[in-house]
Amino acid sequence: MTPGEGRPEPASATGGGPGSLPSVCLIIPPSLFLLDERVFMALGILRVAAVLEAAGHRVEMLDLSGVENFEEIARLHARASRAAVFGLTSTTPQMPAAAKIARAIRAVRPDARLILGGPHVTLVSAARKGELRRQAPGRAEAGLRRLLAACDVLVAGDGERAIFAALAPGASGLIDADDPASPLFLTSRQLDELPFPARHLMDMASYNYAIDGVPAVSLIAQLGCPFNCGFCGGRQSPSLRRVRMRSVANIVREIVSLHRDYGFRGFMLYDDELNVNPHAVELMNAIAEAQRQEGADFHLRGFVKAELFTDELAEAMRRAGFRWILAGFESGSARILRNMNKKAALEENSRCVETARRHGLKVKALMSIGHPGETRETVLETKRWLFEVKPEDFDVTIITTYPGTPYYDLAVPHPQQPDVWVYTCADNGDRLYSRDIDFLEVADYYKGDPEGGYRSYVHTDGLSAEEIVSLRDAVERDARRQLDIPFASRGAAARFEHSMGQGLPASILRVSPARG
Ligand code: B12
Repeated sequence: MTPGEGRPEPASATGGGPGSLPSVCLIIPPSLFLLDERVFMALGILRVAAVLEAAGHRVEMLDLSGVENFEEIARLHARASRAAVFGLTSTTPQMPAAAKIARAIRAVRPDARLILGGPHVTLVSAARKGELRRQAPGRAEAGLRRLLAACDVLVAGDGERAIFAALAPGASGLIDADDPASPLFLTSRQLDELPFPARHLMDMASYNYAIDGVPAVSLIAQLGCPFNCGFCGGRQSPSLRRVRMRSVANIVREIVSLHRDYGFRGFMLYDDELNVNPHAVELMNAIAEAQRQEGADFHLRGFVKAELFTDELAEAMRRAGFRWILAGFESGSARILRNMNKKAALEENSRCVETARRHGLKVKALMSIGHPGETRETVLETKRWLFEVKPEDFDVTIITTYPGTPYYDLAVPHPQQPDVWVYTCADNGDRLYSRDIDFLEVADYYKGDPEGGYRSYVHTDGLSAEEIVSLRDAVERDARRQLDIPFASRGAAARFEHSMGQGLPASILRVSPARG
């Protein structure tokens, strides 16, 4: 078997010879609720893998996205693995699967250290800090305790330095890298000095994404969004909130290396919003220049904040190869936009679409329903707005109040109904009710199937949870018909038969190349 492919060497409690650095197995849990799990790879854990490799650790990357029998594979791999440490990443919707994986590893490798990082820990920890500031320990405190029972070490915030603290002898409990005062919190400058995500530990060919037919890969150029939308995770979390920028040269270097090493010409920039970066036009010009030097024609796609989108930027983006922009317009109702604290007015949203059109950019409109004060009428306003501005693509999701979102963090218990929490808009008293969820157990609150797979855990004074679901489905169906946009199709999850003595396929497991 060649280095980098699927068979780990036999298990050992220390993970290496005497004095050697422990081998680390990093795990991406499945996201069985996504239509297709192998579209965008989890870049955060690949950044952690890259620093580990650079420090001399041997890394096993177990990518369980799209793997139906993921628990079985995790158990069999953990038994055979020589890693002494297992590190999981997880968003909130991935948590039930991550918890099952953690249990499976613990059952067969009680000697191993289990580390959990990623957005869920970061957001629960941020929500808990808010509770502590208000001297009201509550759901987040309880949530964090459940996570601590499931894993040995939790990492909140940036993982690139914190992973070494998590590997230190005797480390346990919460390591808080989501604090600008901590040396573990990365500065913009440090982002430039770190290695690019270890994409060589992924089966790149198994990820399928294209921009107008050109095979594409995702990257993150800058971190953080300073806005305060009610539904968005991390508004109290510095690592998700503070804008941290890599230099233009560093971003272009990553793009060029993806072009040279893998042949990509398509790039999805997954920054929260490209245009909170004051150097956005400069970045576009540098990307255009890189194409000239490479003799290639790039296709790009990325997110913008609607009210900050200018003709100058649109023009520069088109010149850099952008074909598409995505914007979280969220609603066609002026009242709902105010209630969610979007900061963009309806007219600014419409103007953003017009600006994009003027410069030959297609628009994917990201819409959501289930905000405070949502009624049948406000949902219809959203539908009418879609009909009016005619985006080239759109989606409509139902709001989930994840920990770390203002809708969750600022909610209070319902005076009569147990398990229901209430968020109230300060200026007009509009309310959002949400059912409490055990995020470690419940997996069905988020489904990405646009043809009727949604479930709502929120309701308002005007709409029940069931009405929100049926209205969402109707908006999606009617708008697709009206705008002539077909439904996306669901990719099938794969089952892998795995027996002892037989390695996992490289689409699931890759190991750091042996050092010479
Ligand atoms: C790209 C992206 C996606 C992509 C790809 C996701 C993926 N596989 O990475 C797609 C489109 C699939 C997606 C979908 C969704 N997303 Co999304 N997405 C993002 C986005 C914009 C960037 C992610 C990223 O690469 N960040 C940069 C990297 C460097 O950060 P990171 O992943 O957090 O990793 C760092 C640390 O967390 C830590 N870390 C991570 N893993 C580990 C592991 C260990 C062992 C250690 C020690 C540390 C560690 O170290 C990393 C490096 O510093 C983020 C917002 C953001 N800015 O992060 C939202 C975000 C992650 N998404 C979010 C949401 C809500 C969703 C959806 C539910 C949206 C929806 N309604 O459809 C789905 C769910 C997907 C899922 N699998 O669970 C929320 C997560 C909320 C939550 N409570 O988990 C975020 C934070 C947006 C927000 N602000 O609300 N998303």
